[in-house]
Order: sequence, then C-alpha cells, then structure tokens
Amino acid sequence: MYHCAIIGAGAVGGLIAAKLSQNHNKVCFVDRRLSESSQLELELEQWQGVKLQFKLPYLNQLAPCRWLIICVKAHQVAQAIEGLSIAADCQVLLMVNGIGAEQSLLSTLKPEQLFLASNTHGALLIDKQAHQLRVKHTGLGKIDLGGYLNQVLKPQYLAYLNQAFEPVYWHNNIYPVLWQKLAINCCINPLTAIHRCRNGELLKPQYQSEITHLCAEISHTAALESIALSEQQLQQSVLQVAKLTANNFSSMQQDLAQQRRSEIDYINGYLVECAKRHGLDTPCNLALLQRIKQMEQDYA
Ligand code: KPL
Repeated sequence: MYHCAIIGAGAVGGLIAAKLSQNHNKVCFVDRRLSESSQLELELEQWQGVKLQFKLPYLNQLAPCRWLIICVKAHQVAQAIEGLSIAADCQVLLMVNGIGAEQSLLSTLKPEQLFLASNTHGALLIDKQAHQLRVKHTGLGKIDLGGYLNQVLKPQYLAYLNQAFEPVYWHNNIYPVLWQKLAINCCINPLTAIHRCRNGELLKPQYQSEITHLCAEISHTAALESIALSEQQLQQSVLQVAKLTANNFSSMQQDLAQQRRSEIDYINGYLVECAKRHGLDTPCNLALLQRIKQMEQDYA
C-alpha cells in the first residue's frame, strides 16, 4: 500500500518523493502525461548516482492512499485530480504558488480533507525524460502548512513530512503565511518576467518604489481579509527572498521565457480580484497583471 501519492512529477514533486522515500515512506507518482502502470526513475543529484524506481499506479487504484500531495502549476490543479478516486479519509496537501487554486478542489474534496502549504526549499529540474526524472535540492528552506479550514486537527502525515524536511511548521491559520508568500510572488515573479532578469536584479534602487507600491496594495487588501501584514514587513520579505535567491530565475520568468502559461491569475490576478470584491483599486498589481497577460498573448 502507498502511504503517499504525488501529483506532479516536476522539481518539487521529485524532491518530495526522494526525501520521503529516503525516510521509508511508500510513495508513488500520478502523472497524466506518463502511461499508467509504468515506472518512473528518480535521481536526486545529491545521491551521486543512486536511482529509485517509483510506480505510476492506475489512476483508479489510488483508493489505498491516505495522503496525496499536489504540486503542479496553479492552473493545472483542477485537471490534476479529474477522474481520480480519492478516498473520503485521504488527506490532500496542496503546494502551489499563489492563492485561489484550492477552490477548484472543493467540488471533489470535503474542506476538512484539504491542507495548504507554502514551500521555500529550492528544487531544480535537471532533466526530465519520458520515464526519468533528475532533480536537485538547491536550497534548504522550510515548509509551512495548515488546514484550508482554520483550527483543524494536524494531519496524520505531518510527522513523516517533518522527518523528511525538518523544519515543517504547523499553523492553526495558514492564511497570513500564504499572503506573505503571495506578496513575494506578486513582486518578484512578474517584475523578473517583464525585465527578463534574475531575482537579485530587483534589489537595485530603480525597482524599490514599484515594490513599495505593490506591497502597500497587498497590505491594504490583506487587511480587508482580516490579515494583518504591514507594508514594511512585506517589503522586507520580498527583498530578503530576492537576496536569498539572487541567482535564480523566478518560475514566471522561466514560464514566459519558454512561452508557457504563467501563474499570474493566481498571483497578481488573485490580489486584484480580491481587492475588487472589497471595492479597492490596486493599480500597480493590475498593471503587472495586464502586462504579463499581454506578453502571453504575444507568444508566437
Ligand atoms: O516562488 C518563487 C518563484 O519563482 O515562483 C520565488 C520565491 C520568487 C523564487 O524564485
């Protein structure tokens, strides 16, 4: 029996599978692009040649899984679980950029089954062939998680996740953490995509006024959602992440460079819509949203 199924055989999914299996959890992958009932070979760069085989079970045979981790792009979440038979007592952990994708799971899952996480571990996809995946753990980070509903009991798998990824922090209310991460993504992702630069470029003086305005809009919107995050606190975390990941290209920068759909709808798009529901205008976030949308429309 698999303890854990991972949807999304990418950098983060690969890293989680590798670390959980190192800690003796039985893990399988679910990936619609690969054929069912086949194997996926995973190598973590740090393993120096050691490879592990993971099963891709038939999608309708997931019933024994009690723990499902979804780490796909935010806009792929709904499709990722389509047609899966997920047991009513299976706990589902969503680990995606932005906010809003969780709503698409609620037609299939009960709200108390759903948990949301923010991950700051660096993971890089070195190579992905049909049935082979090579990933690298590029930076130690942390995982924060909590229930979709506030004040729910800790999930059973928390201890296993903590063994593999210490530290894992449990929150009775995860939303302030998700909003802080949202602010980081609202600033770093579109700005690096538009200016085609690495995260560290945003530390330059010419970007500071725009980042200040973006953080002010995010802080005001968060307050309307009863989440207290000061503009200064948000700006500080944006700059800290830009510094810590200075050499990286953000996920949105990479998406646009490779002419893929970005996660903008769940990042600045979520922020703009949320503010609108409260009657608040967020012109700086709206401008970035429109610019990224335009860039996506201009793909050849
Ligand atoms: O989450 C990220 C992303 O690229 O999506 C950051 C934190 C900005 C790191 O690049």
